[in-house]
Amino acid sequence: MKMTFRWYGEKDCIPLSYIRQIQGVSGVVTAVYDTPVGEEWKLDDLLRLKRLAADAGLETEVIESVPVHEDIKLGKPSRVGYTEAYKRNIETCAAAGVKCICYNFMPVFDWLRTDLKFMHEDGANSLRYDHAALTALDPNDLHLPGWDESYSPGQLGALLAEYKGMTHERLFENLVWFLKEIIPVCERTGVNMAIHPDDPPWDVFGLPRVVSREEDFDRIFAAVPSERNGMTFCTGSLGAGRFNDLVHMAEKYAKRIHFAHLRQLRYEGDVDFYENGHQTACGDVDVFGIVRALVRNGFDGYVRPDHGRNVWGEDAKPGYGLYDRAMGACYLTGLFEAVEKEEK
Ligand code: DNO
Repeated sequence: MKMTFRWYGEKDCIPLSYIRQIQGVSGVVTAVYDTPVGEEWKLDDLLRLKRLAADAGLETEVIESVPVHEDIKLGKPSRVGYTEAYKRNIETCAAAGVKCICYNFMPVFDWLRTDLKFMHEDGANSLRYDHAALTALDPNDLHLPGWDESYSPGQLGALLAEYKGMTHERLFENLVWFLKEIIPVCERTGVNMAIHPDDPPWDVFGLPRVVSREEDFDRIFAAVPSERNGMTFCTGSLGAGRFNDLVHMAEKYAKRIHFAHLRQLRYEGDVDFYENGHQTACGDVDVFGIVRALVRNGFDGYVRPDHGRNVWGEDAKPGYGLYDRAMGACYLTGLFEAVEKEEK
């Protein structure tokens, strides 16, 4: 296991030197943020990020994300060109020493929340999801911090129109087509692909989502069995679905999990939730049980603390402040240490 920490590049308000001081963290998870989705990344841009991190004593072995162009998800003829560019991006990442690429296949929107600063009793704040509030939002004008998007509001409406009539089956076929194209490149270059689950794990605004539950992963791995075709085990995304048994999934997929996003949620009602500190006692995700299942079943991937709260007066990018994620990293490192030592 390698503990990592997400770093949003040179625009991140958290300096690499601070990340370096979180003991147990060996590297950062980052991306080339200013190249539009679908275009090729420059090796020099990646090498620059790598050098900056290395100067701070940190590795750069995980990319989150190399975003997938919507035409690939839509299955348009232009997907061929965008997929070729994606393959070259995998090769460029490999040339820069990257071992794992996180990506998602959610149509149009990445993660969705309705409250970015939900106040807790103790004065902390965090992200929250309220389904009724979400359905009341206008999808034509929606942007959240941290998305890999490249469209303006006008383009957003047009894009949503293109998805009219898109079914789960077709979206899934488009994912399999894409995987069959890119996984041979991963085999050749030694890069692991880690698909991120839908967040939340259900359809939104009438758009289908196909990476939400255990059966979805079974189908994805059956369609393209190579172990390079793996997953990002995001406990917050999968965990929002009361139907997902996370400890069981961690056991079952331990060797396919190339990257784990470990975080906590507190359920409210049947679908709503808010995010909380990483500790097992702070919510409904059995973080300890998941770590134990991963270790016992041979997990050997990257881990990062995921969304944290804003605490101690910090006013950071929602979910991505320094303090609570640093506490999360330390907590998780402790859990791994305890379970690993017990298992020996
Ligand atoms: C949210 C993140 C996601 C994730 C992408 C991966 O905080 O977990 O934005 O990076 O879905 O492609």
